[in-house]
Parts: sequence; structure tokens; C-alpha cells
Amino acid sequence: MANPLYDRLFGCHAGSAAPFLILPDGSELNYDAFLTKAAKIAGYLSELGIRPGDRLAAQITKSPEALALYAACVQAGIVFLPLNTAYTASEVTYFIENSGAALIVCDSNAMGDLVPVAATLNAQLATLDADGSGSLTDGAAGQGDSFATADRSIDDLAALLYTSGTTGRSKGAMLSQENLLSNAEVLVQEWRFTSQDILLHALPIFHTHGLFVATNVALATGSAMIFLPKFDVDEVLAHLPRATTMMGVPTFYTRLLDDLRFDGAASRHMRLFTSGSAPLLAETHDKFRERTGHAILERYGMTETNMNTSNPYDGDRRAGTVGFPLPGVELKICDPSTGVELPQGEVGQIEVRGPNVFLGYWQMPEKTAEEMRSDGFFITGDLGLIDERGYVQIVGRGKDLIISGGYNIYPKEIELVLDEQPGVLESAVIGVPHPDFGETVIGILVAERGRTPDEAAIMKAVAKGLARFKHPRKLIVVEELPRNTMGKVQKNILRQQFGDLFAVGKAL
Ligand code: MLC
Ligand code: AMP
Repeated sequence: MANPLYDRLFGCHAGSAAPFLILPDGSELNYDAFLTKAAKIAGYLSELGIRPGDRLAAQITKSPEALALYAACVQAGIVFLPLNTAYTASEVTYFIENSGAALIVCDSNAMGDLVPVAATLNAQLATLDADGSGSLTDGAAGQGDSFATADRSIDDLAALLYTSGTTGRSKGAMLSQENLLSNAEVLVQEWRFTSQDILLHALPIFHTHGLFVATNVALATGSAMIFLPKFDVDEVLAHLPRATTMMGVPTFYTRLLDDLRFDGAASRHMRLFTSGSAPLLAETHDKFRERTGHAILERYGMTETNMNTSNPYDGDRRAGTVGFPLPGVELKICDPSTGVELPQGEVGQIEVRGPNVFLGYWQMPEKTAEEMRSDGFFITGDLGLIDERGYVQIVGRGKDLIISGGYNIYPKEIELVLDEQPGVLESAVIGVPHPDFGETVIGILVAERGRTPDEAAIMKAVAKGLARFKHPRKLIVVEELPRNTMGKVQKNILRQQFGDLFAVGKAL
């Protein structure tokens, strides 16, 4: 029996007393205890009738048990579908319906909303709360300490991660065991991880960055993680002395720099800081190096592709670049309209191919075909160039996407809600620079003739349907939207017009 992902990341640690999770109160969970927790959960999932290949949707708070649920799914061959805890019930309903999840694991607070959804969609429901209690844990308690690992091949589906789309409809990116494993192996080598490392983990575990980049790299090397529930500057500063490495989104680094307690002394012992999921401003990179002596290692990835490029561990980590394609990853810059590869130095669409690139979108062959070329290159939607030294620079996005604090937000999804509101004729949602989140969302509205949109009512409607991080931080009513001759809204003009709304020192 084989299960490459389980065997390589988890099974190899059986019997190990080495620490895996170091919790905020200083207590530790060793590898063996973690694996036992996972095996018990796998036993319970099996008792519930969840079979290899079934999808399990989890909207749960970060905890050792939540991570053990991921391990249990890998061991039982169940496709893990983690969901942002900020999603509203209506957002979650779509994911469950679209994926056909057999089991939903949620916080007991969400039961009221999800019981009817589960009943309608014929899914089972279990609970897991932030403190690790719940019906999942109760069911797992009665199970044996070991579980017969399900037989899986390297091409089998391991996870389904939803990413929003430019049409407003989310797509489930199908990630195989090989996608996850190949990327973890490469990152371990490139970033020189060893079992001596202690990774400060303050990222959420429902996205690629916190789950597959951070956690899988730690698992692949048998290193420990200081497992914090979220990014909180005080907590991070308190735990940093014990860490050797940290992975973060740019907001982590700007928040640390805003705190004068974070200085050379607080970070001298660290081996590596990495950044990704959103652009790290060259200014932040430079300020960080000045303050701490460390050059943050910036890398570039996506839900669909895991990690594509990385600045070098040894050598020049260049601000404003995302480094070189990772070993095994091919990257080219192409003309967006023809797909023809462009000469070095020219700006075009970034396309990537390799064992890291996903299998396609769940039950959306037409969407997959739009973004995946027949020769296996994936069209990322990011615009970039390869400079004279071979470093990749991301210069913009071909896709209409906002990245706020590392979370992706597709304007279309918000525009659809705004357009429906009484008194609103039409809307355009744009991202503008924000000192904390990098970019933030604003909504530009055109009122129906003779009417004044009720902003409070609009924000209430937005809150009902959409996760908090997607909410416009400001609504602005204009006479009309700028359009080109084809009638397309010129968002670049709006971004110029409202781009300094959140500039430092500007009163709102
Ligand atoms: C929280 N809020 C956000 C937000 N996060 N709003 C916009 N953008 C965000 N990212 C909301 C909160 O609900 C709150 O609402 C208000 O904004 C301020 O909250 P906060 O306390 O300041 O936020 P905090 O909880 O500290 O979270 C900020 C953060 C977090 C940056 C630490 O968002 C985070 O951990 N981001 C990481 C995202 C990530 O892992 N992305 C990886 C994607 S994978 P209110 O009601 O209080 O105003 C990927 C591939 C790759 O992209 O390459 O890695
Ligand atoms: P997601 O869909 O959440 O996986 O987000 C992927 C997107 O994040 C990419 O397509 C990029 O636009 C962006 N991204 C990730 N890493 C970086 C980076 N280092 N610099 C700029 N953008 C990045």
C-alpha cells in the first residue's frame, strides 16, 4: 500500500518524539502525538462513511486539531477543502454545492446556518471549535491509535482550493499529491530547511501559503512550528526569540516595522524571513534590511501553481523581484493576445509549467481550457518580465484582482452585489494603495436618476453576502463611470482619481 503524500510528510515521523507544534502557552505536541490525533480522526471519518476521493469542506479556526484534520484527510485519501473562516454562510453554501462535499466540518457557532445547507445538499456535518472540542473530536476519541493508510497514487487529488474568478464565480483548483509534494521538496532544498528549524507560523491554514508552503515544508523536514492562531505583533515578538524562520505576507513585515520593539536584536538569531502572496514594496524590503540586517526572501506563487519562483537563498535577494523559476518549473513571458513568447526584458503575461501546476478546475473544463494551454503552460494572469540577470519581476496584473493583506478579492463579485442595491444604477470596484493591507477595496457608484443610494443599507447588504475582507472600505458616488470607445469601464482612470484615498496622513 502506498500513499506518497502521507508517507513522505506524515508517516515517516511515526514514533518520533521531536516537537512538531509549539503552542502559544509554550506547550508542545510531538510528531507522534500529532499523528495519533490524525489517525483517530481518520478512523472517525471512515466510520462516518467518508471514502477516498470524497471531499471534506472545513471552515474551522486554526488549531492543532484543525491541522490534524488535514493530516487525517491525506491518510484516508479524502480530498481536503479548507475554507476561509471569514466566509459568510452564503459563500460557504456555494463551495459545498459546487464541490459536492460529503462532510462539512465547522465551528459549532455556524451550525444554525449550516444545518439546513447540509440537509439540502445531502452532506453530513461535524463540529470542531477553536479549543479543539466538538463532535469531530468526540467521535475521534473512540477510535484506535492507528489507521490503515488509504492507497493513493501521486496523481490522485489531495486538495481542492477555491479561488475567485473574474466572472465572480469561484473555481475549485484541483491539487494532486504530486503538486504538493514536488513543491514542498523543492522549497526545502531552496530555502535550506532542516529538522533544526523552528518556523514561526502566524498565517491562516486555509490557503496555499500557510498550509502547503509553511506546513508542508516543516513536515517534509521534521522541523517544529510555533503555531500561533493569527498574526498579532505582540505574540510574534514574544515568540520570535525561539524561532529560526518566519514566512509572511507583506502586511506582517510592515506591521513589524511599525513597531520599534522589532529591531536587530529581536531578529539577529533568525535564519530566514520569506514573503509572498502579494507584492512586497522595495521600500519595505530596504527598510527591513536597514533595521534588521536581513534581506527578506521574496517568492511568487498561486493557489493553482503552488510556488513558481524564489529569490536565491545564497546570492542577491533583489527588492522588487520574485527571483528565479524554481527547479523543475518552466516560466515564460508571453504576448497576452497571441501567446507567443516575448524576448527577455519585455513585459507580458507570465505562463508556467511544471509538476507544481494544478490538474484543472473542479468540474469546469471550459474554465480550465481558458487558462491552460494544450502544452501544459498555465496562464497566470500576472504581468511581468525577466530582467537582464534572469530575475522575474511582476509589474502588474492582467486579471481584475485586488490583493488585500494577502487575500484575493475579485471586484466582479462585489459589483454584482452593489449593482442590485436600490438607487444604484451601476458600480465599479477597484483596489487602491493602502499602508497596512497593500491594497484595499473601494466601491464607485452611479446613482439612478433622481435617487440617492443609502450607503448604510448598501453596506448591510454587502455584509450579508460577502466576507468582511471583501467589503469596500469606502463608497463614492460619481456622475458617471469613465468608459473607453468599446464601452468598457476604465478602471485605470478611477485608480488614478482615487488612488491616494488612503495615503498616509490623508484624513478620510
Ligand atoms: C482581516 N481583515 C481584512 C483582512 N484581514 N480586511 C482586508 N484584508 C485583509 N487581509 C478585516 C478584519 O476582519 C477586520 O475587520 C479589519 O479587517 C481589520 O482587522 P485586523 O485585526 O487588522 O486584521 P487581522 O486579523 O490582523 O488580519 C490581517 C492579516 C490577515 C494581514 C494578518 O489578513 C492575514 O493573515 N493575511 C494572510 C493571508 C494569506 O495567508 N494569504 C495567502 C493566500 S495563498 P473589522 O470589522 O474589525 O474592521 C497565495 C499564494 C501565495 O496567495 O503566493 O502565497
Ligand atoms: P492566490 O489566488 O490567492 O493564490 O493569489 C495568487 C496571486 O497572488 C498571484 O497570481 C499574484 O498576483 C499574487 N502574488 C503572489 N505572490 C506574489 C508576489 N511575491 N508578488 C506579487 N504578487 C504575488
